[in-house]
Amino acid sequence: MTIALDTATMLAQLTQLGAIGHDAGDGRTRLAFGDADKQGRDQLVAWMHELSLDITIDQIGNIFGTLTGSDPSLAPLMIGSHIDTVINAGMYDGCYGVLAGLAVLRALRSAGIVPRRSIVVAAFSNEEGVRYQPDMMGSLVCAGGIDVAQVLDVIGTDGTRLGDELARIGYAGDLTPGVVVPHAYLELHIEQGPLLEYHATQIGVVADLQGISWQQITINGVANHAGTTPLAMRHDAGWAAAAVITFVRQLAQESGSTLATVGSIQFSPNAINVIPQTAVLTLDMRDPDDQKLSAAEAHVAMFLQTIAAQEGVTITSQRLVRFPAVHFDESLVAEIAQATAELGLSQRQMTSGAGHDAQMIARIAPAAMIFVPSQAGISHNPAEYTSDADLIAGATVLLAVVQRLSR
Ligand code: HGY
Ligand code: MN
Ligand code: MN
Repeated sequence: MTIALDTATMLAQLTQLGAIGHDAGDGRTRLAFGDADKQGRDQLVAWMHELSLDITIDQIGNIFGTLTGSDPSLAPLMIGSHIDTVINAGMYDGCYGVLAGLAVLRALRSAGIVPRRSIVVAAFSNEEGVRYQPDMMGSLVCAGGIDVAQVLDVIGTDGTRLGDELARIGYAGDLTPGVVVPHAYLELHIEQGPLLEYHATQIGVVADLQGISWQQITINGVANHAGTTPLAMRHDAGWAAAAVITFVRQLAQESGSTLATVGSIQFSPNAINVIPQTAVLTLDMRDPDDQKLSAAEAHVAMFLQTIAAQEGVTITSQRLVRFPAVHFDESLVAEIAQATAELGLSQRQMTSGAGHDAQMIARIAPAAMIFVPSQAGISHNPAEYTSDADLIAGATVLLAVVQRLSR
């Protein structure tokens, strides 16, 4: 029986959700547990109600909308992603997977189909980890990777306590995280990179996801007068930070597979004529090979010691995140490849460069991902774009795999 996806509603909802948290830079910002995140959550819950889904919220604010199957004793099939964003974000990252999940349930509802196995659409909290680290937080708690009590006490980059914000927006649920262990987890997501477009391929069958290392590096030097202090007498935290940034780029270049990003840096006192007293920077490193990622971390640690001695500054590093590379479930990957082939869509097997909730749920259930192309490989940027045709193709694959798994 062919079931039709109401793609018009899915695309309209993507645009509507994309308008929530609109910011000055023509993107949207819905940082976890903030007011805009609440607005997005309220909108998603309203759409779940429209589909008469059974809605539950757990203690870290993960939202689950369930279409109950004919045999509730069976572990559910879970599809989903996240709806929180980075700063000045695009409108597809995460939201596409959640709203395509709703579209799949809408199609089953419209066809009057009650699957044997319940199907849950999940919107995991704080996948981006911009305001509160670590990222993929909600799914990590579900997977038992971090304790919910510990997470509720995390202090954000804005000094707020996570648990207070979660309660303030009204999403501190009762459900114990992780009680819903899925039979399988599927995540549809934009690629956020250039490969599918470059290879003119419609569907990415994601078999692996690379390792992630986040650390915060604090450099303490000596503030001094920019005009009177000879170079030899400087203990310049700003210069040391620049040396670190240059070093990690070189390290990545020489490795051939490691990626390194210093995405945020703060100087203090941050004045034009004062040699920086302190520099606080974050370092995001990734590699599909865990050993190479560990080697990169070790090289950085050694370099920090070298530059500290050379410049006469003190440097400390605090690990924020260390997630190993993930190999997704091979039979699920095969189902995605098979469904894609039957739909006559082009495909390529690939490794995810970005982190995703699937990498956490893979700890407790078979998981895999489906990618669609990102125009010019741009993401975490308002220019993030995927064509309607590609969005529809991805959702069609998701529906097909759900039907295969529901048999
Ligand atoms: O950092 C990541 O890869 C994801 O966007 N949270
Ligand atoms: Mn995402
Ligand atoms: Mn993201």
